[in-house]
Amino acid sequence: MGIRQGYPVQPERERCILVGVDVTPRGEWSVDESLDELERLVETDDAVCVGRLTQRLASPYPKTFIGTGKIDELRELAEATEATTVIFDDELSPSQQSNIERMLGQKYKVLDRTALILDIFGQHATTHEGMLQVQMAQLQYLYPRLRGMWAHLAKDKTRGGIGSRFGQGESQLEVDRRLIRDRMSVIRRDLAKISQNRDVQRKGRVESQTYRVALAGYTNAGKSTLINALTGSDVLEQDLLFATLDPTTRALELPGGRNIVVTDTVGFIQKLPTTLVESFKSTLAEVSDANLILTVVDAHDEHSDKQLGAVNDVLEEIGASTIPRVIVYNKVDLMEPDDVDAMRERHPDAIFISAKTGAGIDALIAGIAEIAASRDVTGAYRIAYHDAKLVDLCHERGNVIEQVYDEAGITITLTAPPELASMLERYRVS
Ligand SMILES: Nc1nc2c(ncn2[C@@H]2O[C@H](COP(=O)(O)OP(=O)(O)OP(=O)(O)O)[C@@H](O)[C@H]2O)c(=O)[nH]1
Ligand SMILES: [Mg+2]
Repeated sequence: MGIRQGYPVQPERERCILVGVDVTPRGEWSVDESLDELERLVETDDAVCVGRLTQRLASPYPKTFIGTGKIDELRELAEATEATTVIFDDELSPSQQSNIERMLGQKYKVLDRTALILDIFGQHATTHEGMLQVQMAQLQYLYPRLRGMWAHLAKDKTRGGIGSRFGQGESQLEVDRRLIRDRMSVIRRDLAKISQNRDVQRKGRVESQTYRVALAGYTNAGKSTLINALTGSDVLEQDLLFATLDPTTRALELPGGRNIVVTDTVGFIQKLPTTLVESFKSTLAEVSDANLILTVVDAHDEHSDKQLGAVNDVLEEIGASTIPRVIVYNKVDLMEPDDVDAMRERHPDAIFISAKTGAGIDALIAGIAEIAASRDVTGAYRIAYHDAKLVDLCHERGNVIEQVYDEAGITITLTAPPELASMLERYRVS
């Protein structure tokens, strides 16, 4: 970054126009609410929003998504606001995207919500696995759209030179397609290797019978702040959409001494691109393999109900809908006490906390302990002295109530998770 007159030079920010269609019958999000969220995504990606355009339609047009008259309007708005980029709130098909670009005179970049989210993910990925997962999703998005990009170049006769003469023999489009396919298969192989490692770790946790809690929730709900509050760890928490991409797992000792693990992972959003869900399969498995999911909701957000709905949709999509779930309403410190009370009445089973101030965290931990213990089996087992390892396991995984020594061995009375109880079954005395 250069310095001019003592001030850091701001790189030219992309100027974006947001386009949404208001389809009837209405989904849950109004077009304005959805565009508000798109604007936050644009800001997260360090661009500015300079205009909005919406159209009420029974369903989008197959060729141009919005009506051709609307596209004229869009062109005028783009000229008037000196826009550089047009972003549609819904995923455009490759041909819609190139049709619109052409009709706007090839002067503006035409993107959609998916491309924007993929771009943000690309900037926030920090681990090797995270970067590969994002690259995979980006290439999958790009692949069917290459034709449009090359049509664009071919039209630009002024450019000439290298590239403009391509097309004899294998066309550049074919070359690029092949390069992308090759790159995708390399990434796929690398990801398979990494996900094997992750699976081994996860299997280790499953086999060790450690109780696993996953935090799931809308982006910016406060999942990372909560894992920090629960486990004293140091995950990056930021007022940013998709601040976290890579999962973090931390140990937590419950009152009574049982050790469990808690995992924080990527946030969800409405209209989450399916290519991302697909590419982040191994990351999301941390959620779909958990014993308990805490759905973290920003209680203070006016759209909290809809956000919870979107989260439930993704949980269903990743096959996690049968896992026991507790709704955790966060950020109550930002609300009036009366509003919190009203919300408590509407959601009697939920837990209300502030991950930031720590309010309600002890109650949450007690709630987790109670749910973890609800599967427990109470029994007495006589274990021979030479089986000391099993005795250790009882103390690690269960809650020992009584321990009596005699010549035959140790008689332990305890409540144990079902996995441990079945290991102990043959020693059972009552
Ligand atoms: N006032 C208040 N702010 C909170 C609370 N919990 C989290 N925040 C803030 O909300 C913002 C988002 O928090 P994160 O923990 O990064 O949210 P996240 O769910 O991990 O978000 P992503 O990783 O982006 O999906 C941060 O600015 C936090 O400081 C809370 O209980 N009260
Ligand atoms: Mg986070």
